[in-house]
Amino acid sequence: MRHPLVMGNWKLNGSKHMTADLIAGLRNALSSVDGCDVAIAPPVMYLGQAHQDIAGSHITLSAQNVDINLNGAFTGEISAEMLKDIGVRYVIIGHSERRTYHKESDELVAKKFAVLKDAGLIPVLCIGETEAENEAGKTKEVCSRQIDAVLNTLGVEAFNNTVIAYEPVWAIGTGKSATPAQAQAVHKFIRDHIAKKNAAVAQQLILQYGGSVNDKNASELFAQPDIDGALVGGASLKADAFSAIVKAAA
Ligand code: G2H
Repeated sequence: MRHPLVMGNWKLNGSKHMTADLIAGLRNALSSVDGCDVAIAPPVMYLGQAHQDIAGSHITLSAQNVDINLNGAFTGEISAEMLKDIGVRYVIIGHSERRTYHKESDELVAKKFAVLKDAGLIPVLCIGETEAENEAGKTKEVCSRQIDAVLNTLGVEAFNNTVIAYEPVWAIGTGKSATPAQAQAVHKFIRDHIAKKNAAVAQQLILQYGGSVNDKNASELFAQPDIDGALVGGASLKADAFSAIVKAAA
């Protein structure tokens, strides 16, 4: 039985004040919630503060990015060991914003996946097609290519204790979420794709949906058999909306 995971991706939003306020609100709203893992991914510079503010709660920490290098002359980068040192459990990789704005390739994302596994951190591998790819009927082709970059280099066992977030690019921050049936169809395809190599690995894989998830559409999405929670952007910046999404998954 898979435990759903709802994760808030704050992206480039936050301040010391906002971090303290939002975490206090979440602790209050989620104190009695069981049955759903909860994580927040603040900007890297607030991870230390967030680690202190979540102490004693069920909330865990995620980072939004990692470098492939472990240390050395790589100005501006953050390593997996540093993230682990500060109390991070999950790391989002391959988000479409990084693939688009920072030109991250499938190969680079696969290297990040490997570095995280070596460090004992949990990769949250984001995949998903653009609107043009969707309209051209290439959703499955794009998703399998992005997964295969990891599968073919690390083997299917690398997906044990990891998360894949299916985020159709056309649904990100647009208010235009995939319908539950659309999302379920792709999630089933992803699980079957992994199952072709190893059914047990596919069964335990946490498959999040991401893209304009909010407190109105969450329940219907989570009712789908292959949707195990969500990666939430905009709605994760408000304690009431984010906790309602968590409660819908619990
Ligand atoms: C997709 C999602 C969070 P939003 O990027 O990763 O953002 O919920 O704002 O569409």
